Amino acid sequence: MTGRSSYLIVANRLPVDRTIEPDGTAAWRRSPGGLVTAIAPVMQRRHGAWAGWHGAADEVLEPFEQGGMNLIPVPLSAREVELYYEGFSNATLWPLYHDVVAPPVFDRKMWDSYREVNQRFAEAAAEAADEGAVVWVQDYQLQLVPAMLRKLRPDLRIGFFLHIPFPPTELFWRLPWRRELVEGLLGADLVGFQLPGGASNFRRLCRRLLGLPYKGNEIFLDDRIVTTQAFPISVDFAQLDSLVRDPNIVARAKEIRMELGDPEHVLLGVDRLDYTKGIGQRLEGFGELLNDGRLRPGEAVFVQIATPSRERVDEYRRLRDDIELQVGRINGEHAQLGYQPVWYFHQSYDHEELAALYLAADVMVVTPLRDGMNLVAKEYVSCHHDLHGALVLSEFAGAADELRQAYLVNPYDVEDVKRQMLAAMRATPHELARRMRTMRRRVATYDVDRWASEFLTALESPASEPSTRHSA
Ligand code: GDG
Repeated sequence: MTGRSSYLIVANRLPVDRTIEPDGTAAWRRSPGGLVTAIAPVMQRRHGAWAGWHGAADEVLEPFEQGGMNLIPVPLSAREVELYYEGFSNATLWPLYHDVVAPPVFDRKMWDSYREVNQRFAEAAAEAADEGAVVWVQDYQLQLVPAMLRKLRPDLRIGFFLHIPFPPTELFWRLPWRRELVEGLLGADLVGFQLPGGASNFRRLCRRLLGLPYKGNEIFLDDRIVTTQAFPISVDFAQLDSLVRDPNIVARAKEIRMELGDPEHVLLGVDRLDYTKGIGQRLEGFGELLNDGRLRPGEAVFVQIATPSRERVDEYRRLRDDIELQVGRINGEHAQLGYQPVWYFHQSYDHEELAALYLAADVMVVTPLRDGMNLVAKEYVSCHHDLHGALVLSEFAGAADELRQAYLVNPYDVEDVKRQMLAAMRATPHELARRMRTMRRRVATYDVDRWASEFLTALESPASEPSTRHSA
């Protein structure tokens, strides 16, 4: 590695994936995904560094350079992957922060591992950061890092962004290690959330749990101020908008519709196979529309891409079985020769194919039971310069705060899901264009570049003086 960095990202994963070249040698390729696309150029411009796990358990790697960034691999043992990552991060925090839609596991061994791994990330960051550097810690896997890092390096400017919702006090209160987690986050100068509601949940929790006063966005500690603020994450609008104008993508979108039997309506869902995403709820709605006869046989198909995710966590195994049973039932009852109502894919696709699918779909169905933001909704909107296409969107996705012209639904209300899916299918082109135009304006203005630069600007500007301390 070439010296210390004045800008550093700390995230569970490095922004690269290892690939095996045809000659058998290993190489690193930038990972797909919004976060990497957003932050990588900023970091490259500033010659920044990125600390994170490289994806292989029990392997220790030296720092290396890739695409103008210093990459600092943080090792994890197989047992830590099980306890810290699959365990405390994804079987405890993930369900707890998503309205307890699955029961969280509270296990002391998992917590111990979470603490140990967070300490390792903090030490790696402390070693890599230059004097007075700006360090941006990402997401729920690393909530203890801000305080651990501040202890090691009080000279740093530390930011934290939570990509998932921050729950109401009543839910967070269940966590046996609630105090440690909140104190961990308060090590940051700036704690960012997707929505203002998450930020205010956090401030209220700090007052109730630690007796800390706050005013506006600022929480007052004895010797410093922590700023809390919403920064809704977004997508690379310009890149998607130009990708779907590529003749190859346009042709592929047409081909997809033909391969589906050229139905009147193509409905699409794209999600990691996760119980927070409400995949079962939307399929139930679609199945009932067929049962009720409100959809004619052959009139509509539902394409569900369910990207494999967290396959070693029990709850995810059960979910997969449930969804596959449900798809089988709907197809069993309603398929005809030459017509299959639900096309289900437990696979992942490259981003060109995904863009073609977005372009091919008349109705994008996004029905999470709780979601920090949901980038899929914003990606769909970015792909429809034709102003065709409708978005059915859960009120429980962060994106619903911005995309008010979507067909908003309560995913717990199957009649509502059915009604809005039908309304989206029956809407006139004029109505669709009116809604889509407004949504596109929003995503084009608040794109992912703006998200990253607003966060960094806020992090670099000092909070008000502690002398303005005030009880609220
Ligand atoms: C968390 C929060 C928040 C999906 N399948 C494929 C594929 N994807 C891409 C999508 C999208 C991303 O994955 C999923 O992002 P979401 O935002 O929808 O959901 P989470 O993974 O749960 O993300 C969420 C986000 O963090 C950012 O802060 O919005 O609320 O839960 O970009 O396009 N991409 C490719 N092939 C696939 O098969 N290439």
